[in-house]
Amino acid sequence: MTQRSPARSIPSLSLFVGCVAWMALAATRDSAAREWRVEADGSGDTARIQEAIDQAISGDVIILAPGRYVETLQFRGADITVRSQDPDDPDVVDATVIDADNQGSVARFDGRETAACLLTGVTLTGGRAAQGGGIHGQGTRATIRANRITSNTAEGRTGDDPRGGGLFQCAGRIEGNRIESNRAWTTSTLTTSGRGGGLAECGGEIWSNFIQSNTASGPGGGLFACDAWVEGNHIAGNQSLAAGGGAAAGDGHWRNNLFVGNRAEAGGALSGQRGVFLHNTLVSNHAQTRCGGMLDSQILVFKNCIFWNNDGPETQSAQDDQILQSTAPLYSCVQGWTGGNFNIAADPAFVDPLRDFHLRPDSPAIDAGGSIHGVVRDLDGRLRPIDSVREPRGDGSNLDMGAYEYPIPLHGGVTVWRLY
Ligand SMILES: [Ca+2]
Ligand SMILES: [Ca+2]
Repeated sequence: MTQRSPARSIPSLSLFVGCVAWMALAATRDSAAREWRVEADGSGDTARIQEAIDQAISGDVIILAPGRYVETLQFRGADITVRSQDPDDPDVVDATVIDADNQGSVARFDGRETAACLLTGVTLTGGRAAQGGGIHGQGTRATIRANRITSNTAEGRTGDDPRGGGLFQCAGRIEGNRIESNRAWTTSTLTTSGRGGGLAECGGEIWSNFIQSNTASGPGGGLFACDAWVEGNHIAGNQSLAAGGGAAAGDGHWRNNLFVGNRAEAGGALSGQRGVFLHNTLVSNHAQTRCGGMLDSQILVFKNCIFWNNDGPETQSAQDDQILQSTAPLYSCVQGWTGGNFNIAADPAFVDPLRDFHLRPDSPAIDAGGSIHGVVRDLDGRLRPIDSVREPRGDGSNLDMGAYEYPIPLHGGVTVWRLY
């Protein structure tokens, strides 16, 4: 017995040595990762943000004090973090401003960054470039979170192919940003140029953003050619002089999005959409010549949406103002619908038809959806289908149509569970 004790201690000894070695390595990494403090008056660790980026290595964090930084940023492929002092506080985000002063994209990525590269909690403004006025991603997988990206311009003549007023070719996670009042614009007269006022050709995950009041002279007032997982976004008040006020030529998985008050020559909310389209609510979008809602779209899986009060020329029928020259949906609420397919045409009974698109208790859209794979939450982030009692509607899946599941969350998002 006495001889076995040392032998039995060997595994724990080697485990101990291994732990020490690991801790030493971790300590080395911790000491290698550095925080860089930058002040707008130049009194920080470096005089400018770019000097910190140039010296930083992967794992470093660059923290910007509130203030206005007039410069453009070039990320060099390292997985660094650039952030304000408090990315979760919108007042801090609004007060930490990087202004390109029309001298190019506000931030330009190398394209080699991974999801561990993080740009968060800052305002990006004053960008002007042919592509990506706010951010030119070059296919970067960097995480772009909780920023305000506003008043940037992608501009040029038709030959410059201006695209992506706010963001261009970002392929990582784009989450919780306010992407507002950007524009893609051509200085030529050809109006198919100037595409994607807010975002163009972005992939990855576009989650929980406010994409609003962006404009494009070509297609895609809000988004153009984004083949991505697009979920939980408010896409509002965007405008295209061509097609797709909210989005044009989108592909991938689009769900739990609210499209409201977008405008275009044709396809007020959407034009040329592809892919999967589930639980989206489209309200009060407007087109000058053809279809206020969804135009020219071939959808692979198309269920549980609401199309209401979208308007176009008065010569069209109510149904044609909602969906035209597109795949017919299933289990959706479409104003004026006459084509069957388990769709309904009854008023969805919004809490406020102009502002609040949650469903009232008497809404015929409650429990009127069809079963689907993959969507588990609604636009408020609450688990669907919320209650366990099935109304005798839809296919019995208990899912509601539209972006919000009934009942309405009360008191700052606290859900009142209720059977009905
Ligand atoms: Ca139910
Ligand atoms: Ca339900």
